[in-house]
Formats: sequence, structure tokens, C-alpha cells
Amino acid sequence: MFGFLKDKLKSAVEKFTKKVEEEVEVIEEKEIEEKQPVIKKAKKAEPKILEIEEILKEDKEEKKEVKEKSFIKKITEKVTTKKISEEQFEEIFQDLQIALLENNVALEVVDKIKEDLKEELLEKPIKRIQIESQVKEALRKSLEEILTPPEFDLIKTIEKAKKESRPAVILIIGYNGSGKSLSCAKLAHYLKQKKYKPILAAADTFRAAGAIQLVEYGKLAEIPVIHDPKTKDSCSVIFDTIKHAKSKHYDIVVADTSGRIQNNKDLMDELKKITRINNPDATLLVVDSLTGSDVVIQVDQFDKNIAVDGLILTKVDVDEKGGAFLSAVYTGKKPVLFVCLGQRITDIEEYNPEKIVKQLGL
Ligand SMILES: Nc1nc2c(ncn2[C@@H]2O[C@H](COP(=O)(O)OP(=O)(O)OP(=O)(O)O)[C@@H](O)[C@H]2O)c(=O)[nH]1
Ligand SMILES: [Mg+2]
Repeated sequence: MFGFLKDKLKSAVEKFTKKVEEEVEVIEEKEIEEKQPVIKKAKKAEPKILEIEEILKEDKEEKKEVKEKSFIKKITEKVTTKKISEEQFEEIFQDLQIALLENNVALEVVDKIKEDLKEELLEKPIKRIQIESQVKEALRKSLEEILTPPEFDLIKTIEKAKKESRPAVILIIGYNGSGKSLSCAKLAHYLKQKKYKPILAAADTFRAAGAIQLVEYGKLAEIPVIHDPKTKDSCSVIFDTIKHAKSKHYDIVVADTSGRIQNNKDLMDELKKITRINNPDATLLVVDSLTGSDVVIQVDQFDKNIAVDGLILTKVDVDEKGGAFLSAVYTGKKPVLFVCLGQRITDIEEYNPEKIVKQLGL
């Protein structure tokens, strides 16, 4: 999924290195001497008959001689050290900046990478042979920071509810078409693999087809769905599912909701009512990863009405460039719990920043 960005980063690092090599002046050139003991060739044994004691004595002396006669070989190597000035950095960073922007990395993220690289590379002596590795290392560190949002431990939350002998309630919210319903089924399936017993609540009562869609996803995931075609009250569907889960010993209720759009006050008020009455243990916002840095608008929109605990980033498989994904993680400033990589029930993965940094070739 990060193919484009990976290649672009690789060539941008190479260009960066080349420019430093060619354009940055040498601040120091010194010769180093390397001491290297050279072992004397073993003397060919002469065919003579000796007493055992004599042989041992000779052997001892031979070793002594080798040690004493070791000599120091001088190897001289030129070590070139360079220092990048602020002005030079601005010029050299341009290729990398273009590569990042071309791949949908938001300006805010590009600026963060720039500041991080400056801090690591500016006005510091860098050995010529280490330029590429130092640039790569600085970039890796920066991306690791970008990809490390705050944490939220969903399993711990589920376990806490379990200890209290009640099902954990996970509320799934998000904009229209972001992938909520499919993510509900994927998440329930993932939790089932973890040996929990989940049940789905079809609380998208705004669209009749929405609830039926979840019933179908439930069949694919082999997870029961509570669906009440007679009601428009999403709050009561979740309430009834929790009641059913308690009586039938389900561990987790994953509740789907109707898609919200900006400024849709009625639907936001309905969400507030759902959380007030059903008191979810975790509220997860589903965001299409192609939204990029605009994720912040969605997070704010929901967060000011109900507390968002974390994000599920969907359609990562469609984001060929990968930059929008990076931007969404960085600007969202919320824990990213899962990434969804396709339309199958199994196309869900726990968010793993180290894996992504590796996929980016760093
Ligand atoms: N490629 C890809 N498609 C996805 C992914 N997640 C969801 N989709 C597709 O996106 C479309 C919308 O998914 P839904 O789950 O219906 O989205 P929703 O948020 O419930 O939509 P509404 O209920 O209408 O608000 C469907 O065609 C899904 O198959 C994903 O990770 N990758
Ligand atoms: Mg839906």
C-alpha cells in the first residue's frame, strides 16, 4: 500500500545524500592510522629428532618470537566530515518535500519531517560515508513519531467489562459511506478470532437498507445481528441488544449507527442520546483514510458532541500513495486502533506503526 511513497522516499534520500556530498563543503579532512598486528608466518618444521622437553621449549620460544616481531602496519584513510548549513538544508530538502507532497502527505506533516531532519542533521559534523545512513535514520525517527498517536487498549476495556459481568459496548460512528457497517462486522469477526463472543446491533435506523446490509455482513462473519425493522429508534435497538447480550452471555456488543454528515444536528443529537442511555465502553470513529489531514474536521465534529476514543482507518488498500494515511494518523491526534485493507470480512488489522515504517523501507 505504500509502494509509491516507499520508492519516492528511497530516491529522495539518495538525491539528498548526493547533494550533501556534492554541494556541502568539507569542514575537516584528517588521516587516521590503524594499528594492525601481522602474524609471522609459521616456520617450517625441520626434520630433527628432539627430546620431548626440547620440543616444548622450542615451541614456547617460537610463540614469544612471533609476538615480539609483530609489527604495526599503517593504513591511512581520509575521513571527510561535512556540516550542512540552514541555507543549504533548505535547498537540499526541496526534492524530498516535492516527493512527499506529490504523495498526498499534508503540509503539516511535511513541516514536521523538515523540522525533525533539521534538528538531526543541521550544523553537525557528518562523516561522508555516513550521510545516507544518517539521513535515513533521521527520517525513520521522524516517521515513527508521526505514526505513533496516543494509545487506547480495547482488549483491556473489554476485559474490564467482563470482570464486571456485563458485555462491553463498542459504538461505531462516522460519516456517510466511511465504512462503518463493514468495519463493525470486521471488528466483531476479529474479536471472535480472539475467542470473545460478540453480537452486532443494527442501529442504522435512518436507512432501512443499512440494517439489512449489516444482517448480511453478520452472516458472512457468522455473528448474530439484532435488527428490529419496526423501529426507527436506534437507541432502543442498542439497548435491546445489550439486554439480549447479558441474558445470552455475549461478551461484546458492536453497534453500527447511521452515517452522519457535517452539520446534521438531528443525527448528532441522536448520537448523544445513544451514548447517554447506553453508556458505551468505547466509541470508535470510522474514517476513510483518503480523507488525509481533513480527518481533524471529522474528529472535531464528533468529539465536541460525544467523546471519541479512537479511530478505525478504512480503505487503506485504495490509498496507493500512502501519504493521506500518514496525514490522517498524524493530524487525527486520536489513537488509531485498526486499519481496514479491503472489502472482505478478514481485511482488518491491528494498527502497527513499526510495520508501516518497515513497509516504507526505513
Ligand atoms: N476497498 C475497501 N472498501 C471498503 C473498505 N471498507 C468499506 N469499504 C466499502 O465502502 C463502501 C461503504 O461501506 P459501508 O460499510 O457501507 O459504509 P458505511 O459507513 O456503513 O455507509 P453508510 O451506512 O451509508 O453511512 C462499501 O462498498 C464497502 O464495501 C475497505 O477497507 N477497503
Ligand atoms: Mg452503514
